[in-house]
Amino acid sequence: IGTALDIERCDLNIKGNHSNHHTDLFGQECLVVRRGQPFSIVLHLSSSSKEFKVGKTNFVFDVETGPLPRRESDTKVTFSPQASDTEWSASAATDASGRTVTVSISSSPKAPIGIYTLTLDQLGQKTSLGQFTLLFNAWCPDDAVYMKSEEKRKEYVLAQHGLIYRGSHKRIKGKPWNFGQFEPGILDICLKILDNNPKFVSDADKDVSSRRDPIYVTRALSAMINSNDDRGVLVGEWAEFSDGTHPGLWMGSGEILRQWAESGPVHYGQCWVFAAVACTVFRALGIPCRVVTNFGSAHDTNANLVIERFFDENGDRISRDDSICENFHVWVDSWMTRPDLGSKFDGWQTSDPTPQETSDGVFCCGPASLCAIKEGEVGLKYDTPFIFAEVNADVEDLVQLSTGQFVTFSESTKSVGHFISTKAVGANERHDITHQYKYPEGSKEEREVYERAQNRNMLLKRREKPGLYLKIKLAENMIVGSSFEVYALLTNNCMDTRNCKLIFYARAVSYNGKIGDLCGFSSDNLEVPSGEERRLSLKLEYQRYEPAITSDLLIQVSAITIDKETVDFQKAEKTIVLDEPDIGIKVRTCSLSCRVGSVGANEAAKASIEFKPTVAGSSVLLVNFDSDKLKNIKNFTDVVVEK
Ligand SMILES: [Ca+2]
Ligand SMILES: [Ca+2]
Ligand SMILES: [Ca+2]
Repeated sequence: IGTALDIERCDLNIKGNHSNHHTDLFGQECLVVRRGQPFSIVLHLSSSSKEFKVGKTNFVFDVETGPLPRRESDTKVTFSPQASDTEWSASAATDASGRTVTVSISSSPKAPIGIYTLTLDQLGQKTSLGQFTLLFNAWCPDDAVYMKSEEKRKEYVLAQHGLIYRGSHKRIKGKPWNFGQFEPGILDICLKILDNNPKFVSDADKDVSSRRDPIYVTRALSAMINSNDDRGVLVGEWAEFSDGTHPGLWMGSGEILRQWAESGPVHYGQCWVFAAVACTVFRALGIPCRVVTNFGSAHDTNANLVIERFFDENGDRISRDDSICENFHVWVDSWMTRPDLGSKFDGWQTSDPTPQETSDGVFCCGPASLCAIKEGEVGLKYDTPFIFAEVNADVEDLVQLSTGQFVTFSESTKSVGHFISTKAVGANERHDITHQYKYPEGSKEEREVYERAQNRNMLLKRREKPGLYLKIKLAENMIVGSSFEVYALLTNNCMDTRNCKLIFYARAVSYNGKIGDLCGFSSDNLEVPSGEERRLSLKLEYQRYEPAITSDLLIQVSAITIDKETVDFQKAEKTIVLDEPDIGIKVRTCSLSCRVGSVGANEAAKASIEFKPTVAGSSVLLVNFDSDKLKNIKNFTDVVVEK
């Protein structure tokens, strides 16, 4: 005991820390700090304790979060004023008496958010110093949610009241909403929502560790705000509300979240309620967030970026799969970097907690980068095609004729996505952010982006990974004796244009795989833009392959492409089995003719044979053709021998 400090009490300095960490609105019950920024605690030593000496007294801190703290998962971290091999650190100072020690603790700007315990370890003698909640930090330049402007941080992290735009595009109304992220108990409920997500339930270690990443947290929340698939916060309902609260009656998120914590999923929510509750949770956890309303929002059920509406000849809708919301749809944008996509896609990310379509089998949507949506980069994670369609799908109305055939009777490129609105920073005004989602309707860029999105989406639907794809396409009629063309198809499923050399050749091959002579060659340098396909043909001429092939009638075609810049190499190979030509047999009464003799390419020969049938009745006349190149080609015909 003589060697250890005897801690009488630890003062977590909540008031001072909260003021520095913009967490004072949480009250002073518990310590809440933001990551990547130092907070201080004061250790009061007992009168009998050994004196603290800066640089000499040896002590170590342990911080732990989640049910299974592990160093490997960064959910358990050890550091000391003397040494730290993590991004956590501590420094200590003492007053003249040596009886109070002020320790400044710096958390990693990449640490998982959540509730931590803090323990002092003096050569194995452990003293619990208390617990603190660690949040994302929009004030810390090293944090993925860093936001430069103090005005914006005040609006998107600290503002507890907001306006949610509803109505129709002709009458847009901002309705007040009480987000209440700092109300007592709400932060703990927000953390409890994360602890109810199925990923935590199935692998708590991995889930808690992943809470360092705002992308992960955003996706988890977009699933957990709705009660589909899990014990999420709100049950969606659009028709019958008698056994719950009508979505239009809610005034704020606090009531909903408290009701959820007490008795599970809350009846009922609609899009703006889902979005508003999501915004509360994001702001509570420290991720800047705004509620966004889109007027004329589309719901594209089959992700083809076209809203297809089918009518019968009387003008009645016959399928309600795709739809355009007559009024509005509401979701949230949250602010973060996208190291998974590249810095161009940093900034606002849309996620939509209203249960509409499943993504990876779960009702959740996003986060999708606003930049990716605006530029039509719908191949980028997560659910970008769906959100792109919400703001900028084309519309096609089709009528089904009595023949069953569908005919397009009207098309529009401008009906979807208008007056995309959020509350202005620091003012109770509508801020139109349509330009952050799309180029103006009617502009050249808007069409270019739509085309790009269609292109990317096509690749996505083929479920191919990014890369170059090489395929060989054979001809329909590859008959020995004829000349025909085969094709090499090169598809570029990368984000950039590729310049490739493509070599395409054919060799004779025998059935046991022995390669023979070259019988066709072609090559070209191809520039393949992203998402497009180029083809190279190879003509296989009879005069050229005839001397090379064996009686197995096999030709092997090979295509090789090399992208010299990236050293991307692809090869495709196919073996052609040449078809035998049809031998025509014509029977005239009892005489017959067949083709025989020396036959050149594309030539016909004729021979006649006379014989007397010995049996009357139905019979089969069989012909066997044999030559030096074509062996044993058989054909037959039915004959009836009359008496
Ligand atoms: Ca859910
Ligand atoms: Ca569609
Ligand atoms: Ca459009």
